[in-house]
Amino acid sequence: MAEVILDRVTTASGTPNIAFIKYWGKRDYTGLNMPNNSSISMTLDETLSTKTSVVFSDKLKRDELYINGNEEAIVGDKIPEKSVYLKRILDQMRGLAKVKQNALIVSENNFPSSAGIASSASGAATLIVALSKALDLNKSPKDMSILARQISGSACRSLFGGIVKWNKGTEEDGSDSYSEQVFDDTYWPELIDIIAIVDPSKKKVSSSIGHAATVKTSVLYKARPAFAENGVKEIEKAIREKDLDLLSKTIMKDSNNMHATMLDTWPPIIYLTDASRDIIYGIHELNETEGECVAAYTFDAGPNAHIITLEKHREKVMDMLSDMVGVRRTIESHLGKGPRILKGNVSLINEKTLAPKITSTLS
Ligand code: 2P0
Repeated sequence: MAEVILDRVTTASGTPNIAFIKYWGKRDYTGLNMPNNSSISMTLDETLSTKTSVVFSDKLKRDELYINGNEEAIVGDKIPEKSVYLKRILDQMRGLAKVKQNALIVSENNFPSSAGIASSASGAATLIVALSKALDLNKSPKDMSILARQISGSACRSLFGGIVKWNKGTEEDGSDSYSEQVFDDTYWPELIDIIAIVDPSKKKVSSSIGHAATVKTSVLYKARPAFAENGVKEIEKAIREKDLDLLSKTIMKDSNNMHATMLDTWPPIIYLTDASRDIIYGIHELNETEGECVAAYTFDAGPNAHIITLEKHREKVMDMLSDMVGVRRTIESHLGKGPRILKGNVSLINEKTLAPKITSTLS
């Protein structure tokens, strides 16, 4: 029997992940976020992190969610799809714990949302860890991965540190579509992600709409699931053997393949900009000069580049980026350890008044 302590705040932290082989395209439209192909990613370290506090209490009149200091509606007709899914999972977990009280959820990123880095993965993963602890559900990382997936697909990979594989699964209910750690965060300490911010604005086409449109209209997409499935095996081999050349080639080809299916979507979806293209050419020039691939670019549903390389090649990559007018700033991350429960005086909720603490200075 779950032992939920009402009015006691639980706080967790978690981080985003960057996919080396991407998730793009779902095999369901019911909000289970079951993918057409497996994917594999690097969990980032706490240079970029989300902190989430939750409390259940009789004193709360309704469920409340605050993200980066702003209240987000989670009930009603005109709320975003992800909020509908979030409420559904909150209700499901509350039901499992036999708790009736409303929840206050307060979440903040330590990076500005205007940095243009997908925060939904770290947000959803951290929320599940905080809820699971607060409701004393004792969920395994695998079960939490399945829950996080249903808020945002890519979030299921942020439940683990290191290099993480999301097995696509085949069951209708998604019970075998979850992530697992393939290598821990200490396996390749020299591996880094240099994020080059070229455009901090919000993406023009949401991932949820994009996934469906590409599956429906792209002819090229038909070849993608098998290509990506093979890519996952190549990435596992490259990391096991610490083969940067193979790793880089496989990462770049997968990013290009996904963005090709996006362009082939009707109407086309184009996330990359001139600045993204300059980085693509810059990395190929660098690799050409080096005589092998020493760095890889990869782009999510946006124009900002993630450059995967090793510490010993950092200066060469940074020199290349410093010549580009389109690059506004860079952020660097190593492999992260995954989400954790925070102890001590770290809560984002005032336990006496049950109000969010205003700490966010981010926009
Ligand atoms: C990924 N992306 O593997 C890929 C690469 C973007 C491009 O997962 O609808 O926000 O919530 O399941 O997870 C972004 O899609 O989509 C994504 P939903 P999500 O990281």
